Amino acid sequence: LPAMVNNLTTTHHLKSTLPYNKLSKKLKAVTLQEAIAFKNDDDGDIVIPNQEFSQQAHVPSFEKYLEMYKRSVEDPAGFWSEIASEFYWKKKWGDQVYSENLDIRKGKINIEWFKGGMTNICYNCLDKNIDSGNGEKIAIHWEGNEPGLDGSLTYNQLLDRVCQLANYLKENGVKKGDSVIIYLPMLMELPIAMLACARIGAVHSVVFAGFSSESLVQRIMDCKPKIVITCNAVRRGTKVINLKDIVDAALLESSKEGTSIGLCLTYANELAMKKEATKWQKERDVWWQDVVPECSTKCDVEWVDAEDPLFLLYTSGSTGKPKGVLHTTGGYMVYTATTFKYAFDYKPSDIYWCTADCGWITGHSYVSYGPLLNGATVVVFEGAPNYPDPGRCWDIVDKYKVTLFYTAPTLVRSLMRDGNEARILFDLSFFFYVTRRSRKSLRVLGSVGEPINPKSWRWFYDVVGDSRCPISDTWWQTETGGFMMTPLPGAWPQKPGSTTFPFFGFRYISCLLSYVKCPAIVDEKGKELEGECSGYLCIKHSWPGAFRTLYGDQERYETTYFSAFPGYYFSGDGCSRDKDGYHWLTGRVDDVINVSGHRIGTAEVESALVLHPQCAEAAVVGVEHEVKGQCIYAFVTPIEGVEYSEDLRKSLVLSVRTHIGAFAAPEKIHWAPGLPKTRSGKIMRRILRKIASRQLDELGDTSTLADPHVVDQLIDLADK
Ligand code: 6R9
Repeated sequence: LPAMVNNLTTTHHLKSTLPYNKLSKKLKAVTLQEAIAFKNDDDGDIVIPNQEFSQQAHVPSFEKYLEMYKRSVEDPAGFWSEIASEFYWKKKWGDQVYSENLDIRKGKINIEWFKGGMTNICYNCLDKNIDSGNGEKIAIHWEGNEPGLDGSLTYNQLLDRVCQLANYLKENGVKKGDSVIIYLPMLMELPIAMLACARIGAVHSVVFAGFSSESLVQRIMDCKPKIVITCNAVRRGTKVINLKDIVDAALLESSKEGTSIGLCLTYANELAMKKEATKWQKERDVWWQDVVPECSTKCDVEWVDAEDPLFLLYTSGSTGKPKGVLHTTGGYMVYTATTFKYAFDYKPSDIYWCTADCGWITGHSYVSYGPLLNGATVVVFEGAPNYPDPGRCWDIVDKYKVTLFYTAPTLVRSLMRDGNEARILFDLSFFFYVTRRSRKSLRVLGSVGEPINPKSWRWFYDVVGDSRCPISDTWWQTETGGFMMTPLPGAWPQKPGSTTFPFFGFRYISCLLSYVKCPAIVDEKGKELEGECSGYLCIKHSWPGAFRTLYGDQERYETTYFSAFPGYYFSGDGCSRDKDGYHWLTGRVDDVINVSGHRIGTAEVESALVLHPQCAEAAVVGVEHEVKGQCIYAFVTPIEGVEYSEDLRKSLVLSVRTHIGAFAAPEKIHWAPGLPKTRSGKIMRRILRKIASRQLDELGDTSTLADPHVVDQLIDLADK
């Protein structure tokens, strides 16, 4: 904890304290006159919802939100079971809607929702929407890497494809509860594979196709899949990535370590690589196109208990080993569908595009399950957002008439930078790449993955959304399954950079509603803070979308998330609340770095570096980066007798690329003859962070170091 305290920064200057009874009055300011009064009264940037938008929104006002929020926290069982009843259940859950223990002092951590209920999420995504007359509606618009290359599937067609694959998996011995690793890029086959697993009760584990073969081995060894689904290669921008080679290497390595995979189902992505050019192992590899289309398009659903596992998704933590976050079926289904509907104000006429990859949680909950459960039309994009030029996103928005656009701050920042460059280069029109397209269809924008700073928020709002579209800045995590804090578009004024208020059922805000005694911004001793404050973001009660355990490691689950502040789930994030009750996420306070919205553990990168034969020791910190948000900054101590060279730097970076993946490559290697350590040998990361960000006059107390001299050495080597 002391390390976390050092890392916790308050980025927002909080001024006078406003009595909280005034709060709801301010939040109701949706008419123009009220807005002006509100603006004048406030000392920061504020955006008032457009009245027309509010009138048509699912939640048209802050009052309505409060009414629903109040119900959701006072009667969670009633609130959520009413929503759950809108889904198809083969058998309804028992008398108890949920049971929970989030207090480690009271025994095993346990969360269950709708236990005893029998359902199937694939059935609810597809069959149910088809039964209600949406069979001919487009489920997926697929946009390839190359402009002009596209395809689409209606709900009927998607169901056929899913059933064929589900039948193939069944024929090959995949049963309920078995795990399946999916290592695919953003082809339609990726959501198809997820849904096919769900249909037969198999547990999918999607591995982001940017992970290296070693990372894949780690995941294979942990979840021991019956089969691996992949494709031969993918094009991203101008690059061709040979995925099959990566999988081959991983399967070879895992069989050496005792886990042999007998079947590798490979989709032939011939636009990226010809079948003939793909390395092949006859007894193990099968082309998807040779077998799946032969299977029947009818596949009975495997009804599963609401608490049966749906998927595993590995994420980074503060130790080297990735954590297998386990989500179950019923609660996750209800939660992703509901959060999607409200946070984007989803209507059946919307066309929705989320730029995330299905390899991350955002792609699970908000490319696949959440939108499909709502019967939405989803755009799935294979390529890179700046290929062939930085206007690609807006071309896609216009092509499909996208109404809801959900992306990450890192993309906003990079497009903002390119927009600025274009303006200088061509001097044609303001933000050329953006304004060359109409974007008229856009209704709601969304942001996820890291805090969005007010400047990028403004650009996203004013330029991309033409000052017309509310931005849902959604705070959540792999572990939470779905949104925990987000503006509801049209319901209340927005402050650029604030995630505003909690979603229904997120029980904790005493300052906003005096009757809810579950506050959860806590200080370092775990004391709950009220009103204007800054501390650690914790959650006191369960919600349907919560993860249930870390696969095969209940103990790690309990110690990582529930022991820092007994009685709470600790998110790992810092958060402050301003005088109006708005929440501002301040970033991770643990050893997790957020690079372009990707979570990377410092320990993982450190172990990848020390695997290099010439590296004796490494310490990794995150530093601010203009586009990526944070980047990886590594201090490396070489073994005796090794001198710094450009070749060595390159091969250290390569070591990280091979052991984890290219997205985790350090931006900077800082040569370190020694590392600042306490007398007990603990590396003082606080000092390293200051050196890395060149805040040299803020190094603080270095007297407790075993050898204070190393700090001067590091400063001398800073720009070498
Ligand atoms: C969904 C996702 C989770 C971490 C989380 C936090 C950061 C996500 C954010 C945000 C500020 C937001 N984060 N959304 N920080 N504002 N709107 O990204 O899951 O990959 O597990 O990362 O991302 O630090 O703890 P995941």
